[in-house]
Amino acid sequence: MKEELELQALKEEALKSIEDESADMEEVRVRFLGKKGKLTSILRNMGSLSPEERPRIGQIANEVRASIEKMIQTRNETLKAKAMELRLKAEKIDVTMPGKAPAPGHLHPLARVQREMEDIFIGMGFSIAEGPDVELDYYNFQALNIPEGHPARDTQDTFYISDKVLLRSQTSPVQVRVMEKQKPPIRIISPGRVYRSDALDATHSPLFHQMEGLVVDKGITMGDLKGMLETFAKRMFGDSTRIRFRPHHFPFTEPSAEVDVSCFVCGGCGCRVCKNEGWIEILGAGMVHPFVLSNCGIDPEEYSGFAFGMGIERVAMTRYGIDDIRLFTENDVRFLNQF
Ligand code: 2NM
Repeated sequence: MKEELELQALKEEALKSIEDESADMEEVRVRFLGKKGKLTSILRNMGSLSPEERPRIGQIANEVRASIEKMIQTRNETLKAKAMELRLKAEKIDVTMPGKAPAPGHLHPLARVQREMEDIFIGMGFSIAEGPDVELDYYNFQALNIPEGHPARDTQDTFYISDKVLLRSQTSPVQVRVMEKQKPPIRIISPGRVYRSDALDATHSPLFHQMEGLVVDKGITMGDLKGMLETFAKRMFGDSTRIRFRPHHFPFTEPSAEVDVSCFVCGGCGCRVCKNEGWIEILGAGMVHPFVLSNCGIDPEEYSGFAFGMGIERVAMTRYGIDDIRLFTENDVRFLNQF
């Protein structure tokens, strides 16, 4: 039968095309099974067949169609699997390769020391108080018993913005503002920037950071100040640290003292860090002057208080053995990475 042979030949031709490595399966499908394809044109001639032959040839034609469809489908699946295999190979990730370490950075050494100091004082019941960097002469000097003509007021030492406005030279004005507003008991620290008209060198900077503290309540004594500072020194510099008070003068405290900590490197025997002194000066302190209390509306007959102040740079330099204050602001990563 001519049609039967034609169909058989068609099937074999299709098989060859499908097996061809470079063949496009969609093109093959259209060529053999499409509306203008070879199978369709054979079927078109079915009209010339006898009625007995028609169903048989029709059935063969359907079988050929089904088997070509099946072959195309199988081939498509093989191609897809192969493509996937290639992709997996190309996009393979070696999970055993060492990763790229991210460089997340870290706190600046000054910020770190400031936070450590804050944590110690918060642990002793202090709150953090803040105030403006640009201050009134009244809060920075007058209220603190620093009269006109005092050397600290000199334009050599202070950045004036106008007669009455200046960059704060200490954070004590923050404490004056708190005392004005808040009834005792008061227990605050005031960390922040302060400004002094100093030339920049290894130990001086026109901008540095201070942390001052203030406690006001009934019956506060120098003993409370000593005990509190000793606890701070031990937590900051190590448990074997001792402190020493030397008489001093500040206009805003009476009596006043400078406070040293025993050298945490040599323990007090003398070394390079303490310059053979055995002690390192770390802060100033004293009992808040009665004039300061009354300037802030607190009755010095009823209340007493102590105050202290220290430079954060100084604490950080002592703690880490840094010998030049300029390193804090030079942004040299070789310095910063050491912390
Ligand atoms: C220091 C040393 C001694 C101080 C005094 C006050 C205030 F406001 F209560 F009067 N605040 N801070 C003080 C006392 C600061 O810095 C070396």
